[in-house]
Amino acid sequence: MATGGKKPGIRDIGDFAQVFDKICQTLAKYKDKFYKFTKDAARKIRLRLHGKQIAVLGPVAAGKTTLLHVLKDPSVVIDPMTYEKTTDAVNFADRLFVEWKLPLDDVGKEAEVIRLKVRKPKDVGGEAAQRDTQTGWLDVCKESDFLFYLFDASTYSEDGTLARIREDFNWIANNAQAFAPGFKIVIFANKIDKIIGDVDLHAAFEQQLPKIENTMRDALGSYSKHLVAAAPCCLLSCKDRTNAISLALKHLAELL
Ligand SMILES: Nc1nc2c(ncn2[C@@H]2O[C@H](COP(=O)(O)OP(=O)(O)OP(=O)(O)O)[C@@H](O)[C@H]2O)c(=O)[nH]1
Ligand SMILES: [Mg+2]
Repeated sequence: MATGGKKPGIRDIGDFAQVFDKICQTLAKYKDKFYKFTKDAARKIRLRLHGKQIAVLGPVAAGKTTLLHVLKDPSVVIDPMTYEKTTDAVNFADRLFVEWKLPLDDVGKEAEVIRLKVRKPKDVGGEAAQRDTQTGWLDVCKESDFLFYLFDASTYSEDGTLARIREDFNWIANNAQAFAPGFKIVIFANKIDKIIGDVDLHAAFEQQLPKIENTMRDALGSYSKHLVAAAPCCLLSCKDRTNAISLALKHLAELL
C-alpha cells in the first residue's frame, strides 16, 4: 500500500482502490503462502491492537457468524454449504480472547501473538430490522474500539449491496455519539475466493470500489475519519483468512 511519504498518524484510506487491487493480485498470486512480517511490524501491530474490543457487523450472510468462529478458533474448518441465519442477537460466548498469530520473516522465530478481546461477544443478525433494534447492533457497538464491517463482495450490486452499505453507514453516523470515542471502522470485503479466478467479476468489483468508498464516506459525514482500513477477505481456508486478517491488521496499524 502506498505510504506516499505521509508521516505516521491518523490518516484516511484515500488509496482504497489501489490497496484492494494490490491485495487481490497478491492473494491470487500467493494463495498458498503466508504473508510474512518482521518482528518490528508485528510489535507495532501488537502495540496498537492489544486488548482492544471488537464488534462484527454487516448484512445478511456477509460472514459475521463465520468470522466470530474464526476469531475463536483460527483453525476451524468452515463449510460454505452450511448457513444458519442469525435472527436475534445471541450470546456467542461468555468472552472471547482472540490470539492472532502473525508469522514472522525470521526463520526460527516464534509467531508474534496479538490479543484482541470481545467481552460477552454477541452475534447479531444482518437484517436491517436487527440493526434497528436497540439491543442488536447498538448494544455491540457501544463499547467497541473496532467495528469490523463485512459485506459479501461476490454478490455485489448497486441496488442490493451498495444501498445496504449506505443504510448501515448512515446508521453508524446516526448512532456514533453513543460509541466509544475514537472507535475505528475496518472493512472486510468477504468471499473474495468467489471473485479471484473470475476475471469479469473481479474487474467489475474493482471498478466499483471508489463508489463503495465514497458511499461509505458520504454516509459517515464527519465520522468518515473513523474509517481506517480495508481488506479483501476469504474466511474459508485457514491460510487465506490468516493472510487477509493479518494484512488488515497490518494495514490498520500503519494507518492508526
Ligand atoms: N465462499 C465463501 N463463503 C463464505 C465465506 N465466509 C462465510 N461464508 C459462508 O457464507 C454463509 C453465510 O455466513 P454467516 O457467517 O452465517 O453470515 P452472517 O453474516 O452471520 O449472516 P446472518 O446471520 O444472516 O446475518 C455461510 O454458508 C458461510 O459458510 C467466504 O469467505 N467465502
Ligand atoms: Mg450470523
